[in-house]
Parts: sequence; structure tokens; C-alpha cells
Amino acid sequence: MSQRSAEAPTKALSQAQVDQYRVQGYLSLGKVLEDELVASLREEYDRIFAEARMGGTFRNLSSPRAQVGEKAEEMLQIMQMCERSLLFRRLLFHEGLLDVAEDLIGPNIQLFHDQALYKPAQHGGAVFWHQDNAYWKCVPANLVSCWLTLDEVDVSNGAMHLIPGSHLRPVDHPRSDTGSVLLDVKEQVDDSQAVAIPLPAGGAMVHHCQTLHYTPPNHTDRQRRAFVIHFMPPGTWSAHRGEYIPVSFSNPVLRMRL
Ligand SMILES: O=C(O)CCC(=O)C(=O)O
Repeated sequence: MSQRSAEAPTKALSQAQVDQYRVQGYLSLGKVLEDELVASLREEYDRIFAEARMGGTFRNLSSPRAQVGEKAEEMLQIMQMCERSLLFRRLLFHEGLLDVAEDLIGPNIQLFHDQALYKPAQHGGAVFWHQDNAYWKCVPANLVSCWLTLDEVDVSNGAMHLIPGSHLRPVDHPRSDTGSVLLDVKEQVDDSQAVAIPLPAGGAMVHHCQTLHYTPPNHTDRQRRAFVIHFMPPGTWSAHRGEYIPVSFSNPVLRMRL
């Protein structure tokens, strides 16, 4: 019986872009989502955050004591939007985004998790300097995060800042005694080396799970709604769970070429 030949992989990125990702640990993709889709995603995002506010089903990553004027600082997180919304679940399977992930981690792609990260206007909090894999402890450390913007994002409302080349060396992330749920390795970061990535609404950038990154507070009158998809190759080991992450509703295979 003849074997069916594997489909030719799609090349979404040029060799120069792949090289940039390999050397710098991140890559800006610019605008990737059409305005009509962005409008639907924003509506769904707002609906889910309004529901979460009523039910207390989001996490505020800012310190409970942090205030901006009269208001409590908020860096709001909802994990697994794909379990609350079909629209966000469908976004995980966006062919263009999977083509990019395929160019970076190969043709077999599983969801590690997704998350919405919302900085409300005026009192949006920071996400401190960190490497994602310091939280995740995945082996091999070869996950790629696709950070998508539903609003125009610049330095003043919470753009992504990264340290080029920092993915090549894992940094120790000791827990501080500030009471924050977030790790912060700012003492080990030369932030004069940081590169900020402004993006339009419907834009995206990808970064390696060891790239040091940070987002500043949002004290502007514009909200900053972001959504991140963390892609991994199937067979990734989670040191937290003590197992290879099995395929499940929460960790679906998004693309597979046999
Ligand atoms: O959206 C943010 O502000 C932070 C994002 C982040 O830290 C991440 O994608 O790992």
C-alpha cells in the first residue's frame, strides 16, 4: 500500500523572519486580523470580562494594594478564553497564525493555553519583567506565544517590551516578598536594551517562551485588550504536572501533519 505523501508545509515567514526569531527571540507580524473579526472579538471580550466582573471569575495580577488615584490598579487575566467562547476557540485554529507557528516549531501544534490580558483605561497595571517558562517549567523550552492586540497598542497604553536574545539563557526567577502574584526580574534586566513593539488593532507578535518581556501600566484614556495563544509541540513535558501534557479539550491539537 502506498503511503500518502505529507502535505507540503506552508511558509508564512521569510527565512529572514525565521532567523530574526531564532536570534532575537521575537518577531513582530504587524496586522494579521481583519477589522470585521477584530470587532467581533472585541464585543465577545467585553461580554466575557463583564460576566467575569460580576462572577469574580478573573484574576487581577496587580497587587491588591496598588492604587491609581482613586481606583485600584487592574491587570486582569482570564485563562482559557477558548473554554468560555466559541469565537476565541475558533481563533486558535486561525490558519495564518498556525502557519507562523508551524514555521517556528514544526507542523504538529498543540495548545498549551490561551489567556486574555486586559489593561483597562487609566488604571491598567504592569506585567513585570519575566520569562514565561519560569512560570511554566516546560521541557523542551520551545513554546511560542502569539500575542494579539484588539486595540491599537503603543508604549503609553501597554505595548510589549522585550530584550533581544534573552531567550538563549534562562534566568533565575526568585519569588519576592512584595505579595505580588507576578514574578519580577527587573534587577537582572538591562532595560536600556528593551525593544517596544507598537501594533495596530488586529496586530500580532510572536515570542519565545524564554524571551524576557514586560508591559508598562496603562494610564491613558484608551483600553488595551490583548489575547495570547501559547503554542507548543505535542510531547511537551510539564515539570509542574509531572507528565507530558495530554491532548484534551483544554489542550487540543490545533494542527497535525502525519
Ligand atoms: O499582555 C500583557 O500585558 C503581558 C503579556 C505577557 O506577559 C505574555 O504574553 O506572556
